[in-house]
Amino acid sequence: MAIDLDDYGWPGGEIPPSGTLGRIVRVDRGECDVATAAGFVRALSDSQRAQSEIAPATGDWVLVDEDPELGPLISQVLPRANSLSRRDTSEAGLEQVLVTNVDAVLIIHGLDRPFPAGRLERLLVIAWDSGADVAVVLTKADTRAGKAADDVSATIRAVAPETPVLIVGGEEGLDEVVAWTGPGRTVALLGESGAGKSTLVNGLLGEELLAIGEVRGGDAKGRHTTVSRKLVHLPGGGLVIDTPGIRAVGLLDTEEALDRVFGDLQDLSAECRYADCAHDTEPDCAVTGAVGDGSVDARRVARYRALRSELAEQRVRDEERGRRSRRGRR
Ligand SMILES: Nc1nc2c(ncn2[C@@H]2O[C@H](COP(=O)(O)OP(=O)(O)OP(=O)(O)O)[C@@H](O)[C@H]2O)c(=O)[nH]1
Ligand SMILES: [Mg+2]
Ligand SMILES: [Zn+2]
Repeated sequence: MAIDLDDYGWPGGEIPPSGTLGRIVRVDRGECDVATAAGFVRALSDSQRAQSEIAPATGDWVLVDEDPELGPLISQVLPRANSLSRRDTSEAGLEQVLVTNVDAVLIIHGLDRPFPAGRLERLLVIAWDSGADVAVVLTKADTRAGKAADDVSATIRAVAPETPVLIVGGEEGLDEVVAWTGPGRTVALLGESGAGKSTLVNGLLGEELLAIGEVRGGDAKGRHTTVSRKLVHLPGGGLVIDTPGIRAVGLLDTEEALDRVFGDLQDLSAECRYADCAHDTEPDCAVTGAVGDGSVDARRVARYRALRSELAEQRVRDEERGRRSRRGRR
């Protein structure tokens, strides 16, 4: 089955002369499904031969070569327009690229569970860090939990007033999400297990393509039904990437995105007496002052300080690890 790569978001431009151009629609265990002009190809990622090169991720534009022994092989990952990454919490310190070449990131949250502001802030930091447009989608508005929509929307407005909030419940509200998609545009879904990401993709597709999980009674947590990141082409044009639920949202050293989430506090910091003010017990601290006069929420400042010190500790650990591995190599 022939595929028009423009439908898969090919931005155009120079195609390196060797190999077959394609876009990775799924990665699992060293193998990738690649959409090419001639149809879908299952290719090995060439991690042995090209160790210095980047590991292919869902959303990547790649070149596939035919290896006489191994069959289709990904020989090159083309430069990425952007990527959505988090810090891998198991392999401490490593950047884990979730998906690449995305135009928008939708943070998906189910109204059947609380949405702590701290979690939203972390998700916003990694979503904004990709450079893509970002919105929050609240699901399950059609259930009794839908009553929470106003409260959760208020939390989002308090944390990030300019972030669009879309509300869906079953079929209801899907149009708004469709408006975020469009021919050649890639939209990635991000959120915890059971939030309703795969359900949303099926809703956009108008068919039950993806497996949907059950949510355990009691704690409303999902069971990690989706296990790989999968890019699907929508009938109305556009692409959406379903991802497995993420629990821990490890931050990379993303000062810029952090500043965006806490831009007001960052601006206030400029008026503190000390340039390196930790907004704790320092005299003439503009942030503490703003908390005192009620213009800034103390809990928000506490989360800001916690994230900053987490990043500072990570930086120390990274340097330590760097020193150790340099010593090891000698
Ligand atoms: N009533 C209702 N149920 C929903 C809605 N969205 C999701 N659900 C239910 O929530 C449960 C989890 O949905 P999934 O789509 O599997 O969640 P997920 O985010 O893909 O989860 P993982 O794949 O584990 O990351 C399923 O039982 C869905 O039927 C919704 O808008 N309304
Ligand atoms: Mg899923
Ligand atoms: Zn201060």
